[in-house]
Amino acid sequence: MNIATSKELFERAKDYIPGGVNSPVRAFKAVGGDPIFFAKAEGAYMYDEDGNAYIDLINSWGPMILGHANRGIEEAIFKAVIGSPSFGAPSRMEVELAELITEMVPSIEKVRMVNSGTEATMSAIRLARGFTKRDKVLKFEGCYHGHGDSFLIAAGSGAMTMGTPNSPGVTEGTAKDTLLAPFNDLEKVREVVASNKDQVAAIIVEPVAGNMGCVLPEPGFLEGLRSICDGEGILLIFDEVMTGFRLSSGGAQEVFGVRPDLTTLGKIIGAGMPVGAYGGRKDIMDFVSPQGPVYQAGTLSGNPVAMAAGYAQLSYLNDHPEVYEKLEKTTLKIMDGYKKVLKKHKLNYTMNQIGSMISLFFTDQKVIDFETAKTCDTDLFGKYFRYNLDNGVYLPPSQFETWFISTCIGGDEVNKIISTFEDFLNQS
Ligand code: KE4
Repeated sequence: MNIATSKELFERAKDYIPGGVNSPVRAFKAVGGDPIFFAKAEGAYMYDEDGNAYIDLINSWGPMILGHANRGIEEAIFKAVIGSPSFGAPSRMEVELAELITEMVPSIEKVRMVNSGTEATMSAIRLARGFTKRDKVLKFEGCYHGHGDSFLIAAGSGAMTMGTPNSPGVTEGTAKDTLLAPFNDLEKVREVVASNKDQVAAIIVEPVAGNMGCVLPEPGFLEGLRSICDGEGILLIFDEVMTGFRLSSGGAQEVFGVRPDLTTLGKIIGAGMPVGAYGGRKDIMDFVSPQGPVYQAGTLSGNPVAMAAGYAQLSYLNDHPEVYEKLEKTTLKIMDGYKKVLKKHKLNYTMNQIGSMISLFFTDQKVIDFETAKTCDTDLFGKYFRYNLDNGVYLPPSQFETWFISTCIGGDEVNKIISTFEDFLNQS
């Protein structure tokens, strides 16, 4: 493939932007080669600066669940931007979107809009600390909750990919208030909570971990966290930045029937525009300024254009719940196709899937947490990633990321994804 323009842009970008990218995982560091620069996208495809087409299995890391250039969302954005892109004052769409989110996610009685998933999780733990008057937060190894200092300890996603799960720049003072446990290990959670009696403000968890690759909760894990929190006066925070409106119109909490005290959201609620949100029990949310004492603010929070985009996408998902069945069917076809190829090649690589989240792990171990995810052959993943890229399939550039399926991925794309896997194994 001719990717000369991407190469030229990357050389320029490296002079002005750290690593030439505005988010580390995009730099292809873990998979080798230089990042592709994209010019436009439509449906299931993205097109780079040299006009090459790629089936997109990242979908902007989740937001483009309805595929790229969805006409309804584009019209909503065009209409909103004419009025003025920002008022810095309350506007109608903030109320409409807040109302819709509280309708779609029953545990969310009140919600505050912010500009990213990171802002949402940072604000949620500050709120939990203010509400409970406790300092410590428990997170799970390999889970990623954005780049807030408290979370860059044993963090997944780009931090894991870059080999910096514990980032320099996070002070001892901050790190001491972040407690860790392996994902899916309730015994360890009980132990850690017991040795920090009455000091833990919140347990924050990705109800389905997407940042070690897709890792599902073992049966009873989420319910166990709920009962530990109930017993210890700890707030349970579901970080649904990725799973929110992805796994169902009510997120993972609706799929698993476990009600958190607070939920963080992002990605799909902005439909590609920068939006995050946190919400939950009214008595807790009323602790947020100006209603309560916990301060949190943002110049562009509730931005009218972003609200219009998010409202268009969420109202479509709310009115068309059949979308989730379609997404799961497509994802299962991909998984079945991979399993047939693996069987033919007598390989036992692990695949995890739920709804339209799926991961192929280059390990034969069951992947249930950070340690088992780390048994993957990341070099082999890198080779697989680059083979796909050369053949017009765009996977997330890291073994430790979930693939995201959109409603625009159909039979032709599924066949191409599977045949590319088979060709890769045949040429290996
Ligand atoms: P943002 O600040 O990137 O909007 O959201 C942070 C975040 C919080 N919680 C969860 C569960 C997340 O998955 C994320 C961000 N996800 C990564 C992809 N694994 C963002 C991609 C990137 O860092 O470029």
